[in-house]
Amino acid sequence: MKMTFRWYGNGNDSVSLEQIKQIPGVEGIVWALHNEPVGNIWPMEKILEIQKDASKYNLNIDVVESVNVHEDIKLGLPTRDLYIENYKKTIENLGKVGVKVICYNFMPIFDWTRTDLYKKLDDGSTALFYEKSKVEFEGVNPLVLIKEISEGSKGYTMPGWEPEKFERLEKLFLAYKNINEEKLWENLKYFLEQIIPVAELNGIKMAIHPDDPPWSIFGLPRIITCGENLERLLNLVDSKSNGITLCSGSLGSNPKNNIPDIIRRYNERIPFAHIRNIKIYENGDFIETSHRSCDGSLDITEIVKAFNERNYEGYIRPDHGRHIWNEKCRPGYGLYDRALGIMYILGIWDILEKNKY
Ligand code: CS2
Ligand code: MN
Repeated sequence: MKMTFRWYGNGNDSVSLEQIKQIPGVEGIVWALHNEPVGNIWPMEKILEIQKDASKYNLNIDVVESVNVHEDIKLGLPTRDLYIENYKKTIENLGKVGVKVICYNFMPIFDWTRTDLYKKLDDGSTALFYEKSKVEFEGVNPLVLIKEISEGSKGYTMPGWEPEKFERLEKLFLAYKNINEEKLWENLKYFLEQIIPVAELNGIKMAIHPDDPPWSIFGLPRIITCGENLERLLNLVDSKSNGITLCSGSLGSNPKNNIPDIIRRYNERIPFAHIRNIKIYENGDFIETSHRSCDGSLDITEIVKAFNERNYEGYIRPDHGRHIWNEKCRPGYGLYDRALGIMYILGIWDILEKNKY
């Protein structure tokens, strides 16, 4: 297992590389060119800048999260071919600096979705929260919800909810009227058939991130939601370069998803993992908790054990953390709770390793 930590870049993150380097066990950053518009080719000089920054701290840049997929590709519009060509060139550019894994997702319009980014937990910390009744009712108006969440979010937005997208939102929703789950599968296949050979040639594994939450929201189709669909994804193009980002918190918000089971089954095709815990309430709402098993609904010990049993050699990172000790940070992406999460994961891992001999 290779431990990593997500970093949003100089001037774009409250956490510094120096701090990341001091978290025990961290070997690399998980990064992206966050200011590059979706669909553009990532320029070599900007990629090299990140490499230079990270190498000062002896951190690798093996994992990129995310190279986002243009909506035209997900919608299967004629313009998709241009964006797919650009995506291929980005893969090639990333290959040149030795990137090994590219995480991406195929969620229509939005990325992860929550209704409150600063919900109070019993211990006084705050965390990301999803309240079903705010999103999942007949006639919900996403624009109203977005506004409400943005107002309470202290200037941060959820990925995919960027203000510049708001104007296009109505058009996008209209475009998705023609896209059901099967059509989305077709468009994903078309995309993968073209990019996976390029990833193979460049020594890169593509790792799709599950939909979060793993069910349809606002009437939009979502397909990367469960073990069965992950298997379907892997079979779309049968290549080691067509893989999964195993995100415990995303898949885990549906209690039917047995995460340790999924890990044991698809371990060979999981080049990258996100580990976090969530507490699911009886009505289906969920909140992100500390990583510790007893704090949430997921058995993180068993999840790490499943990776350990398979001698997992992929990359791993703590996913979101709570906001603790008055830290001012991106929602879910502070230093403290994620660092605690790493120590918990490594603690479990070390004891399992020790017990092997
Ligand atoms: C991430 C996702 O912050 C997160 O929860 O796991 O936003 C992830 O970066 C994207 O879905 C990957 O494309
Ligand atoms: Mn994740």
